[in-house]
Amino acid sequence: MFSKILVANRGEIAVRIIRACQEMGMATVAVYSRTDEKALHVKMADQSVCIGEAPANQSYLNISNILSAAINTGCQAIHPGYGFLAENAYFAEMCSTHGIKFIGPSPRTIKLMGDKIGARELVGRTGVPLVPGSEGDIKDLKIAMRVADEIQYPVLIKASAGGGGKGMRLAHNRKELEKALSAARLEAEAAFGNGEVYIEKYIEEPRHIEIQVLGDEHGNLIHLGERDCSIQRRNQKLLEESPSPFIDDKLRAKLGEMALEVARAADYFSAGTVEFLVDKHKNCYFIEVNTRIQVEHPVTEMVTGVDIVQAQLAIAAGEELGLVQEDIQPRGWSIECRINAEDPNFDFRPSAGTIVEYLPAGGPGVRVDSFIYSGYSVPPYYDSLLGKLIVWAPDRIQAIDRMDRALKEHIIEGVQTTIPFHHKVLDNSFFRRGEVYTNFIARRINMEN
Ligand code: MV4
Repeated sequence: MFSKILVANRGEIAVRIIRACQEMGMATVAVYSRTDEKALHVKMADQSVCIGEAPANQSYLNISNILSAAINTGCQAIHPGYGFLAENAYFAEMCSTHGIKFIGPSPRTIKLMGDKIGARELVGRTGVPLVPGSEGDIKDLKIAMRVADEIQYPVLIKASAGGGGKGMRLAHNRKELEKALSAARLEAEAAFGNGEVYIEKYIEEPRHIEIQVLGDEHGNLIHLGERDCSIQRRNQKLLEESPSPFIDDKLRAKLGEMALEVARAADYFSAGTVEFLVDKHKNCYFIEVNTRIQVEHPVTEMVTGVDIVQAQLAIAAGEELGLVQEDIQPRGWSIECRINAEDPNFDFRPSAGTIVEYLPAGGPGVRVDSFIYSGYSVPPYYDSLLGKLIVWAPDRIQAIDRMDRALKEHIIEGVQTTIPFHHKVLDNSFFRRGEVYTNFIARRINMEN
């Protein structure tokens, strides 16, 4: 096992990774930007290194500063968390060049899955169903029109270098297609330096179902069941649960097999997520693979009992998984609410400031993954996630009631948060019946009353 790990991240996920290292007896090195000197991950780590100015491209995205920090402190491995450099194949490659283990899949797998057109090609060859759509880059309007006529409108244009819905454009007819195509290309070029786009049929009212997979470097590969992430706003997830109220044992087994098929085709090791859309007829379509630990991983940990971050660390150290598929027997229900420093009454606008009071929820079945404390100032430079409230209960209704209770207990003063929004979702009768899909927030949640 490693003796010292560098955590190349900040916020709640840096804290989460440090906790895993501590439980496994590994020393930790935090990195931080000048604005994060007083951040909790810095206080918790055994050592810390300042890697630059507040803007992420000068610190948390600065590959040479991070690698220097790892080398100078004698770290054998780097955990990238999520966001920042987590899905940067070049960074993973550079780690290996400098004799440092990147905690995640191989650079080749990261690169392959980061190119969504390439991922579609690879998955298409396995026989796992894709959303009907284009093959390769859509080079011009003529090709786009031919594909759209074939699969029929409405269609979605997606960026090959995107993912998570970034740069998606909807078109209902030929006229809209022309505008959507140029807008998507421009946006993709500006955001990712890669204007390649592809077309998918627009699936109406789908569920976003993702399967957690875990593989080692010896060919062992298992899945940890699904997460339902259908409650999203502008492609930002707000609430996730496991299992999904929409998935029965038979569909779960089918999705699990499909996810493993995809992972095998990608030579996957470490933790990863295979995302699917599931329509109202329970048709399942592969959409993408995420090659990182995800924000919502705790709901899977709560129902399976597997510590996914500890598993990543052990796998990176070359250990065998030590688990077979039959060992995974999900128990009960888990829900996660993302607590963002945003004001849901004002279109979820960011609400930076100082936390004047923080009294986290507790009690049976409650887990808080967070990094704030009373007196902490939330910097305006990074994403607005303050933490996550996660509950476990024997069944879904008890989990919902427990989350409602925990949210009431969870006091954050000084900034506006998404807590009032979560109360509205949890008290909504459609949500309680498990009826959640793409337009749930727009159709069922009104923050005005
Ligand atoms: C889609 C879709 C409909 N049709 N793709 C992709 C990334 C994820 N963040 C949302 N994505 C979607 N991709 C096709 N072909 C609808 C969504 C979508 C969505 C899906 C399920 C639940 C909530 C959603 C919210 C917004 C968009």
